[in-house]
Amino acid sequence: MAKKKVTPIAKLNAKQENLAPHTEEGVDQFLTTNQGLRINDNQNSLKAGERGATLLEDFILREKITHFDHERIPERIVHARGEAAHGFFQVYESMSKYTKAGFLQDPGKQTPVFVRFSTVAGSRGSTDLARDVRGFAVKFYTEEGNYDLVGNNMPVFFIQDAMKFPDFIHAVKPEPHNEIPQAASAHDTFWDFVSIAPESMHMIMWAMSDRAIPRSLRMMEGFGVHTFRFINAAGKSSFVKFHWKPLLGVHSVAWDEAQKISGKDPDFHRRDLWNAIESGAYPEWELGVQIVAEKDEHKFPFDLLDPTKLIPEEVVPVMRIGKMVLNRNPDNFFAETEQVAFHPGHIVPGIDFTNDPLLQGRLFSYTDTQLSRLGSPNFHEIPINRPIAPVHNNQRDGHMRQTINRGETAYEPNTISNGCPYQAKMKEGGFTSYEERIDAKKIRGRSSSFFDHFSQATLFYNSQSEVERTHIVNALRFELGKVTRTDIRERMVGILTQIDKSLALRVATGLGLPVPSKPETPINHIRPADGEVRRYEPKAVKQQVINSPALSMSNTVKNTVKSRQIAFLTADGVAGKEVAKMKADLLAAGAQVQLIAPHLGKIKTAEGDHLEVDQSFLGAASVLFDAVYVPGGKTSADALVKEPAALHFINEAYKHCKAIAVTGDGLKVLKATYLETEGNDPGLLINKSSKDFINAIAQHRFWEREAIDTIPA
Ligand code: HDD
Repeated sequence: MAKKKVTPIAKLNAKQENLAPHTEEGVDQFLTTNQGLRINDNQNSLKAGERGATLLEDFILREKITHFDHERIPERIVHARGEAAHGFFQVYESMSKYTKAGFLQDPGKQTPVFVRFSTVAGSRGSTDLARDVRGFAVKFYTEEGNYDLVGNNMPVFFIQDAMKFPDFIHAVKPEPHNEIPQAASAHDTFWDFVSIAPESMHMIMWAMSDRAIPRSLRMMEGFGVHTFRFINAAGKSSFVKFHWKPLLGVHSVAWDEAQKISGKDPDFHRRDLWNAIESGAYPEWELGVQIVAEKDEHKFPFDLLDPTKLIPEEVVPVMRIGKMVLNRNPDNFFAETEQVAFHPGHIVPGIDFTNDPLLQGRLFSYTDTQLSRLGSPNFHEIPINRPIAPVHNNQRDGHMRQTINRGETAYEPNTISNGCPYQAKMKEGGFTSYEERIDAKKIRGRSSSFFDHFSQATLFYNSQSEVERTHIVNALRFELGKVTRTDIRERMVGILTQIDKSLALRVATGLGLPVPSKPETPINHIRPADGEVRRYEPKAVKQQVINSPALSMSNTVKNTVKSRQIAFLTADGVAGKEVAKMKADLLAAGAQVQLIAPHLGKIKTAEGDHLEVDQSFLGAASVLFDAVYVPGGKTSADALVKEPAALHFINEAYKHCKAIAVTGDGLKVLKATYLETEGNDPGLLINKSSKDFINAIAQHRFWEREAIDTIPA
């Protein structure tokens, strides 16, 4: 498909214009009460005498305190911690062959979007770097109404049926007796649940992989997870899986690094997204679709309705059909990011659901949760949630109603108002549900086509590079190491043997456990329902591919350093020319540079100029950067050799496999660290060109170093 260049627009898009009347700014204005009364004294309450009691009459104090007392709303039960941005989506070519969705027809049209990223398990104030799934929720403000693609950064889910969602979430959230641990799955209840829910094993592989600790929200994929339907103008339906492909590639941090970032800057992802947009490095993703003809529904060794399965890209290629650009930060976190309400049930003509039992449950849950979270069925009137398409119906009243509906009638059909507002025909954009034939008994049960719980977990593990596998092993050792009950650990080791025996053995070794010759059958822990035969026993089905390179992050895009953060370690006497050249070349390649020095303010270069310091060693940390450069300059190098924080900075950056460059006397500093300077490390550049350094940074990490790790950082 031809890729067209889309350039961000500076003017407000349709949604931003729609938000504009709701914005407020106090510049050059008087301070007022909520009733518009100008306030003369905002420092003191009204009292009976200077030293007397405060008077009940003080309506200004009462209004202020009352509003403050009610400032908080319930946080989301899941995905509480999040950050969002505005932008637009533009399709490359009309998708009319597959769907009549208006926003997927015209390559000349930009559809406004608001995208919220999130972690799942933690509270609103929890760290960004938790090992967790990331939410990736996109609201398209289309001319046919809002379309929400409420996905995650992993293409599958832990459970197959919405019936299990509250149980699963209760298991992963902090334990109910002591509210520990925050934003972490490394505890007994989570692993107890998954150790007897084999359907979760594919997603467990993803969650234990580095996908769960992204370098940036801008560097992760997004997935619609479920199979949806596209419907074209002729009424023909195809199945579709949605993907978001980041143009910067898919990159992660190291687990040790993630834990340190959580202390140094718990807002790391939030800040990174905000700064990237403020600096004009707009995050971009291509929307990808995997399309399956209706007649091919049963051609896969898994059920398309099963949300614990993906369609390997090597079996059905991902067609990249358009681009999304995030180019504006919200004006107000609460009004926009917190109050935005997503719902997989917000669809437009041309898109429809399938019977995926997880999706079906979600279709209930999202409106329901907004009622308690946002407090009223009028949450669609909150500015960020308002569609740009006109809204006319007979829904009325309720808490905080904003719309002033005129006219005598609030019912349809009617004669008094000439039948208005009236139903829309399909050709007028009226939505009709896809007419799917259903002829079945009503049962509470699960299809046997959902019972292959391990084959795709194995496929994922097989598809990982050696380094990625080691990271999965270490993640499992870490997580299960935090589990206090040995029987849960043992059960997990047993269940891992079903995925890969060597994986189970490596995890077991770390836990000091034997690998059971015959793993316990998890199903033994579920009391069968009345009349139920044991139907949940996992069964393996041969997959179409045994390896899917698309699943490995090691095969991702590695051709850009755009928006990467590079630390320059400097002190008085630094070689100013070297700094200037390296900085200019890095900036030209799109990277960002910060000067770190023993003190804030300015440092003097060897040439006698002054350079502004961005951070002192006290505030800076290697884990907040992608690469390190130590320029020459004798006095500077001598000072850094005596600066333990500088040496630690380099050791730690090396341990986390980052590119490190030194020029001139910078080598002296390197020699004072634990690093091996004589070796053949492609990520360690001694007196090499800025071009070489840029190429090394673009590789993201030199993970091979982990195998020979001798750095005690
Ligand atoms: Fe969900 C929020 C994604 C299964 C019930 N979900 C929520 C958000 C994302 C997802 C990204 C945050 C939206 C935002 O930023 O405001 N959820 C998923 C994905 C799922 C999934 C990709 C599986 C494929 N969710 C799921 C199930 C249920 C829910 C099975 C319930 C039956 N999800 C909710 C919720 C939330 C939510 C309780 C909490 C806050 C909200 O909806 O607005 O309704």
